Amino acid sequence: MRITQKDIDMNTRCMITLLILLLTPCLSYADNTKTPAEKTTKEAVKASAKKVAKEAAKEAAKEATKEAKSKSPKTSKRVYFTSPADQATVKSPVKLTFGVDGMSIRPAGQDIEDKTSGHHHLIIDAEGIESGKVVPMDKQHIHYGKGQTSATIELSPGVHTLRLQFADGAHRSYGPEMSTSIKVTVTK
Ligand SMILES: [Cu+2]
Repeated sequence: MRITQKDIDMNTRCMITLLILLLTPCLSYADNTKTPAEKTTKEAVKASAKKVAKEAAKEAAKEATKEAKSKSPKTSKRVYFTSPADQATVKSPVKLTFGVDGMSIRPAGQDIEDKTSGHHHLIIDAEGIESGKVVPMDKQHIHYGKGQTSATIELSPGVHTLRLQFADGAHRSYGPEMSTSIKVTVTK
């Protein structure tokens, strides 16, 4: 029997096919089983990516809180009358009640350097006091230096402007930011 070139070709093809069949499971096995080192590296990369994402989220949250904090004090600091209401018609003597937000009430003279506390002043028919200036003490400027949050005052009939002015322990005004005014009409 003569071996032709065609037979050799067939044989080679068979051999190659067999080889491929034999090698395929080996190759896929090699692909599936990563060495522990490879696994650790992949996991480390995953873990560090997670960490970076977590830290970025933390930073963003921090920034948001900072912004909120820097905005809130300005809007929450204020004084106000809880009564009477603005434009109210009242009879003398008039009972007044005062409120304050963002600062605490402390009797005058206790801690004159503390800029987070103070006491109320009622200003009748006059302007507020510029920041840092001492609130005068007269008929139109009444100090509530004991830390009072209410008062009863006599008012003549007619329209009056009642102004609250918050000031520190040495009676130095906190300025227009800590001042408010209402108008009342006093009837006989
Ligand atoms: Cu005072």
